[in-house]
Amino acid sequence: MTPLTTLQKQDPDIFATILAEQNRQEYELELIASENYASEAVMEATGSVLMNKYSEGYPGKRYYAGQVNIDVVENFAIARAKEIFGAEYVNVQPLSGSPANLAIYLGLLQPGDTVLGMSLDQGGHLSHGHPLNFSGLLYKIVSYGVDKTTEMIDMDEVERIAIESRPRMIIAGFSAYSRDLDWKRFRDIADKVGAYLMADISHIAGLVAGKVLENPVPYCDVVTTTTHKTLRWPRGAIIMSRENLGPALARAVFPGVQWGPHENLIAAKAIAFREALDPSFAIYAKQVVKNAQTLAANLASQELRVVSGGTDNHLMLLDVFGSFGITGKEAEKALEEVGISTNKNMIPFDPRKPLDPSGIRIGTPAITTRGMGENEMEILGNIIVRTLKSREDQNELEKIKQEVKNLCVKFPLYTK
Ligand code: DSN
Repeated sequence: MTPLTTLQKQDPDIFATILAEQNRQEYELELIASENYASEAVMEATGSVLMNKYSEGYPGKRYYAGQVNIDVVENFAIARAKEIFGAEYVNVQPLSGSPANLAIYLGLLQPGDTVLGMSLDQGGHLSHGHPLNFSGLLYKIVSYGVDKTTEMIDMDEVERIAIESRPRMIIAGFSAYSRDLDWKRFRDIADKVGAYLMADISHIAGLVAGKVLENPVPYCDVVTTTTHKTLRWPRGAIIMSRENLGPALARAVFPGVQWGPHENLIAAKAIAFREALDPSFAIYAKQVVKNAQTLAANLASQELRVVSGGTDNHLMLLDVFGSFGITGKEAEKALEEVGISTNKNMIPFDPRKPLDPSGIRIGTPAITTRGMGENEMEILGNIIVRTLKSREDQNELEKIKQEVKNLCVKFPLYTK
């Protein structure tokens, strides 16, 4: 990894903190489903001179001079993203997932229009209509969730709600749902009620790029994704759409939502897109899902209930309260003590509150990037359950912490 020698001399405080974080990432396990590790090339581009440039507008049509290299970078990013996802129009400028989604609302809808999305407490996302988010504040939100028995989306129910509410846009996408989505059925429902179909594939985009999950681009009017989750690219987002929606979405991103794009991150996206086009990325994506399924089966065999009974993607929700009488907050804390990061999470129909819910969410993208496979998932499953069961036994937690560290040392991250 590039040594931060100038920083070390200039600002030892920040240098020491970055080094501490580097060590934390190296010697602890990252199970937060939305996190991953970018490559060193991606990080080098992120810290490059491209960050100095203002480049409002789009390639060939900018407001400031000096764009000769910036245009090349942005065109590379657009072309590579089109190659991965087969999209007609791509905008690589969104700074993150919520601004990307905001641009969709702004570009395609009028304030007050009805939008149908998955509710946050059943697996959706704030920007899909939460009352405290711009989406819930400016638009009329109708929600779908999961079936109480199967804990999976019931497409007949989605259709019923869509027919009843006649939304202008339907959002298919989630931040805490472990099952595959039926893109074709979503398309049929959208057509039936005359709605735009938007997919937010922030969580699964890497699995789509790696061809493990079906690509929603052909079914949707518009698709957004962050770039740093299963894709393991730099932080940011992209928008993809049909060609005819491109001009409206381009105006919505700039000048609608954002001003100067971060071209250093766009270069990093371009580099990462190339990484995703390499055949090794498909092998990675496949392993992410195999690992998640192995881990889910292991946990279930130890009486830790996996919501919906398993996973088709990279993540799973664990009902720690229902299984072991531990709240999500307690589980998150116990696991953090042994060097495993997870996040507390509501489970569907959760009787508890968001800040101390019944569940935790875990995922395998980051540990798979380290090179871990099914054998390690069996070890990890046992570590997780032992930690939860012995969360009040400091000696046992210390012992487990060392086991976690040993596992990390066997699968080096940036110290290779
Ligand atoms: N923070 C992201 C996640 O964890 O899913 C969503 O924005």
